[in-house]
Amino acid sequence: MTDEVEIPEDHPRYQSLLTRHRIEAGVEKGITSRQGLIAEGRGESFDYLLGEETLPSADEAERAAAAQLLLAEHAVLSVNGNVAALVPGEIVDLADSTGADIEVNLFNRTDERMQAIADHLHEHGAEDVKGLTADARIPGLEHERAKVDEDGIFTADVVLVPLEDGDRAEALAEMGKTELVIDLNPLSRSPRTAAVPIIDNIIRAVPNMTAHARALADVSREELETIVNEFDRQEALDDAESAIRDL
Ligand code: PTJ
Repeated sequence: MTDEVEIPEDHPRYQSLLTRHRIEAGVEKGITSRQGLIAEGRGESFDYLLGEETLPSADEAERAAAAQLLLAEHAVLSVNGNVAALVPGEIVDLADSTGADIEVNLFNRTDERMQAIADHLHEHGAEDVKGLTADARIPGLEHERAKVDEDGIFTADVVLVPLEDGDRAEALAEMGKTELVIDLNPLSRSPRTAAVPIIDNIIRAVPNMTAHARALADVSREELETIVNEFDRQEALDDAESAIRDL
C-alpha cells in the first residue's frame, strides 16, 4: 500500500499493528466506517486467541474455497469498508486468479463511500468494480443493505462475503448461493451459515486462497469437486472453537 506506516517487521505485534493502521487509514480516507473500527477490535481479540496464525483447518477451508471459486459459473467477491482497507490488492489478485468479479456491498452505504472504495480498488489494479449500479435487491433485507448489481451478486452462484454481519450472510444463503465466509469468530452467525467457513484473519486468508487457486489452476473439475466434497464445514468450525477453548 502506498500510505503504509513504518512498522519493523520483527516487531512481535507486527501484523496486528499493520492491520490497525490500515483500518485507521481506511477511516481517514472515507473507505471504512467508524463501525469498522469496532469490527476490527472484535476480530483482533479472536485472532489473538487463535495464536495469530492460520490453523491447518483454516488452510483446508481456504483450499476448498479456492476450489469453489474455480468451479463457479459466476463468482463474486463482496467488498466492504474493512475488506477494502485491509486487502485491496490481494482481493484483486484473488479475482484475477479465479476469474471472479469484485462487487462493493456496504452495510453503511453512501454514494461517497461506494465511490471511494471503487476508486481505491481501481488504484490497486481492479479493472471492473461492480456495486454502483445497484439495480437488484436481496430479498428479505431492508433497503440499503439489500442493494446489489443484477449482473453481480444477484446472479452469482458463489459469493465470498468476508467480515460480514449475520443477517446479510443468511439472506444470501437463502437465495441459494454457495457462500464462502471469512470471519475470525467461529461462533458468529455468518460463518455458521457458510458452505465454507474460513476462520482466519483476512490478511492471511485472501493471499493464501490465491496461492491455492494458482496451485489448482490446471487440475480437473473432478479433482476440484473432490476437494469441495471432502471439506467438512462443521469440523472447520469445531476445530477453531476448540483452539480457542483449549488455550
Ligand atoms: O463497510 P460496511 O459499511 O459494510 O460495514 C462493515 C462492518 C464490518 C462494520 C459490518 O459488516 C459489521 O458490523 O460487521 P460485524 O457484525 O462487526 O462483523 C464483523 C466480523 O468480522 C466479526 O465477527 C469479527 O470478528 C470479524 N473480523 C473483524 N476483523 C477481521 C475479522 N475476520 C477476519 N479478519 C479480520 N481482519
